[in-house]
Order: sequence, then structure tokens, then C-alpha cells
Amino acid sequence: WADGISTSNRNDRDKEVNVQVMVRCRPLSDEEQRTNVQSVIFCNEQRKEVTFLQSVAGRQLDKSFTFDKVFGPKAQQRSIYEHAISPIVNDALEGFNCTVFAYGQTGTGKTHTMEGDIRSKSGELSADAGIIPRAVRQIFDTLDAQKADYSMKVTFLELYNEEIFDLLTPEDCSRSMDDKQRRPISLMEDGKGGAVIRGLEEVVVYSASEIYSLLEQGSARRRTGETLLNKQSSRSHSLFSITVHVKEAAIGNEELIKCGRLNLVDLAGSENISRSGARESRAREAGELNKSLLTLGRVITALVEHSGHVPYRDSKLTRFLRDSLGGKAKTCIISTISPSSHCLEETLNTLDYAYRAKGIRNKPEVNQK
Ligand code: ADP
Ligand code: ZZD
Repeated sequence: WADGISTSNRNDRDKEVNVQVMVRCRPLSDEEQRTNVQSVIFCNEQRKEVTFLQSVAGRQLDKSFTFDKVFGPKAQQRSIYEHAISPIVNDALEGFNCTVFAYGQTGTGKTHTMEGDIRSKSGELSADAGIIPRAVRQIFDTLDAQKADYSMKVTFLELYNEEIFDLLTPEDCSRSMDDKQRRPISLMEDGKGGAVIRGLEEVVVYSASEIYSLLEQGSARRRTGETLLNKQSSRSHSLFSITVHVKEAAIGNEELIKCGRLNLVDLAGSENISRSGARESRAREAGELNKSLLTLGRVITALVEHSGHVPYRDSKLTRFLRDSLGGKAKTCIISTISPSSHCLEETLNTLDYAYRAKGIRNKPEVNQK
């Protein structure tokens, strides 16, 4: 018996798991419906399959991709959260580092999925609330139910053109965009293969409503930044992180602390990033090259093709999220797509990228002190 247990523990520790990849297809918008835009994507949630319908010379040549989960146009925010995200948030509370990325073309629902919308400001979360507010609620509900002894801190930042903008700098530091807030914050190696961001505001929080007001503050700041710098949110990445330290029942004199972290990442629009590199060069000419997004693609390629050198260090995003890609974290990628025939080329790029990312293997490990 004892043998069996220790063996299974050892296996557990060395267990590799694949990055979980899911696809969410948004519905056609009212405008698209009004103008009879054709829907060319079919989602089979049971079979976890996305099919694009194509007929060539009168012959039906459909193409299907299978993912870990597939959510069609009718899938509600709550259902996506409960089926795909809630287990990940529990893992973070158990002491794992967990990351959820939203990847896809601009306009396909990345922000809708990660953040969603508030309809009423009163108490309960709206049906439109996305992953971030729901995760915040689940974390506090769980810890409160466990009567756990915990501490928590959050960060919220935007990465634009390889510069980090803190969305949580204290009020008095952010009166104008040209001082503190625009001062680029630097990434430092943490000596353990990861990166820490120096000068980033880590806000200690005690309640969900405190986090909601930080999100509100961060969103407002993001909007001011957009007008002042004339930047498009489609070209910036936004990263919201929650770090939780939970004190475990002490065994003897030793106090065990589980430290989990949840990174929720809304990536820049994936248009202009294609595998062939053809449009990559056109984008480069237009000065629209998104170094972090390109490097993310190259890191994924290097990991799935086992091609030796993995270029984590080539961008801020991949330095920051190194642990999430081939490291000790648990990672989930939500690829968002549009059903419209007009988006088909980008949709196929997204599905292709997402399909490849399924091959990334991580070795999740609990952080315990
Ligand atoms: P992105 O962040 O990828 O650029 P958005 O989240 O801004 O895209 O979504 C674009 C528009 O489509 C928004 O008006 C959003 O409310 C709407 N939308 C996206 N996904 C859905 C969905 N699953 N159901 C209903 N509306 C959606
Ligand atoms: N998607 C909206 C923000 C936007 O782009 O402005 S929705 C959620 C996560 C991170 C940041 C903001 C939010 C958001 C919100 C809306 C309005 C004011 C503050 C925060 C939100 C949505 C539902 C529940 C809680 C917060």
C-alpha cells in the first residue's frame, strides 16, 4: 500500500498536462443579421467540434477542428464560467499558478468574455458579467465558506507597444498621462526563471467590492489612456492578476501557506499575425507589429515543435507569462471567433493557432511555503 501511494505521488508531481484550449463563437450582431451576412461556422458543443462550411464548385468541403471545449453563439457567460473557468479558479485557490488567455481577432468577443458588462450597479453580478468579475466572486465566496485565513493582492496593467502601463497607480499619481502613469515600468528577472514587474502597484484587497472599484478605476484609466495616446485597445494586452495566500491548518509548529495566482489576460487582436508571415511583413511596414503577440506565437511554435530554444525573452508578455507556457502553471486559452463569412480568413488563422497551442505541455506544481 505504502509503495503504491508514494509511486502515485511521484507520478502526480511529474505529471504533464496540456494547455486547455477552447473556442467561443459569438452570435451574428444585429447589424450583421439585418444585412444578411452569412454564417459559415457551426459549433457542436457535445462533440467539441468547430466546423466551417465551405462549398467549392458545388461540392461540400467542410472542415472541422476538435478542441477541449467548444461554446456556440448561444452560450451564456454563466455557462462558460461554470464549465470552463470555475475549476481553474479552484486550482488557483489550491496553490497553483493559473492563466486564462483570450485570443482572437478584434471584435470577436475577447473583452466580452474576460470582462463582460455591468448592467446594474446593484449588488448581484449581471448576466453579462464576464470571467474576471465572476472569478473575483468565486474566490471570496470560497474563502469565506472555508473560513480561511488568507491575504490577497491584485495587479491590473496594460501592455502597449512593449510598454507597461499600470492601471492601478494611486489617484494622486495619475492626474496626467505624462508623468507617473506613462513612466514605463520595468520587468526584472526574479531569479527563478520568471519576471517581476518593478514599480507595479500591488493592491492588498479584503473584499470583492473593493476589487470591483479597482476594476472600475482601471477601466476608466484605460479609457483616458486611449484618448490621450490615441491608441486602440485592440492593440494592447490587458493583464489582471490576483494572488492569494491561504494559511493551512498548522501541523505541529509548522505553518503551511499555499500561494496561488490567477492571471486573466485579454490579448491584443490577432489580426496581422499569421503563420505564413506574409501579412506580418505588411503589418511591419505599417508599424503595427505587435512584438508580444508575435513572440507568443513563436514561443508556442518552439514548444510544440520541441525546437530547442524557446524565445521567451523576446517580449514582455512572454517574459511575464513564461510559467504559463511550458512551465509550472495551469493554462487555458479561449479563442474567440466570429461566425461571419467576411471573417473566415482570420477565423481559420485563429483556429489553426488555437489547435497548435493544444500541444503545449505544462507541469503544474503547487507553490507551498
Ligand atoms: P474584442 O475584445 O475581441 O475586440 P468585444 O468583446 O469588444 O471584442 O466584442 C465586440 C462586440 O460583440 C461587443 O459589442 C460585444 O458586446 C459583442 N459580443 C461579443 N461576444 C458576444 C457574445 N458571445 N454574445 C453577445 N455579444 C457578444
Ligand atoms: N468591459 C468593460 C468593463 C470595459 O471595457 O470597460 S466591464 C470587468 C473586468 C475588468 C475591468 C472592468 C470590468 C467591468 C466594469 C464595468 C464598469 C465599471 C467597472 C468595471 C465589470 C463588468 C461586470 C462586473 C464587474 C466589472
